[in-house]
Amino acid sequence: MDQLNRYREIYEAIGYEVLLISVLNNSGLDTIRERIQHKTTLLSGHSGVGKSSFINSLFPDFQLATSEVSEWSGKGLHTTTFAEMFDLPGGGSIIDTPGLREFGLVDISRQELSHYFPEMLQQFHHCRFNNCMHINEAECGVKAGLAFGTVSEERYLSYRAILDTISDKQY
Ligand SMILES: Nc1nc2c(ncn2[C@@H]2O[C@H](COP(=O)(O)OP(=O)(O)OP(=O)(O)O)[C@@H](O)[C@H]2O)c(=O)[nH]1
Ligand SMILES: [Mg+2]
Ligand SMILES: [Zn+2]
Repeated sequence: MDQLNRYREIYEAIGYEVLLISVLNNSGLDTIRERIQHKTTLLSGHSGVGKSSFINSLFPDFQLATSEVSEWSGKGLHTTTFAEMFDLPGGGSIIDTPGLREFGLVDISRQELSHYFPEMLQQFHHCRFNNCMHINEAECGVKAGLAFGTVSEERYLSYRAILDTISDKQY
């Protein structure tokens, strides 16, 4: 299975809608144009993922600046430098933002982190300890979910990686 479909599978299994779109191949765009009508939408993601290109596909006249991803680093060049909101022709609006440099958490404790992973939250009642961190405790529901496949390995590794960025001292 290619990587995109793997991500699609992981996120659909835990209740998110996933739309695969390509501005370059003009695929999937009609569905997303329909989905954002009459709503306020914010585009977020790393530099170079194609946020401004997507807005250009909605409004060819805008000609927002876009640039090729750097061949040297494989990363975007931070082309969009400030957030800007545009009104959609049929109603609603869309906000272009500069690429994220870093993703940080505010006010989330180590103990609380797993509550933000819906598929882990569902497993808590199987944890023996109510302060379980789901690392190497006995009878851990999240670990059981991991073995059973309801918690994906990718998401569990993200959980552990994010947990490592929250210091004990903070809370
Ligand atoms: N293959 C492919 N390339 C795309 C697609 N959308 C955009 N690109 C290319 O990706 C590069 C970066 O696109 P931008 O629209 O500048 O990316 P951005 O997310 O706005 O980047 P920042 O403004 O730096 O945050 C450009 O060379 C686009 O042509 C797509 O759907 N498929
Ligand atoms: Mg941009
Ligand atoms: Zn646990």
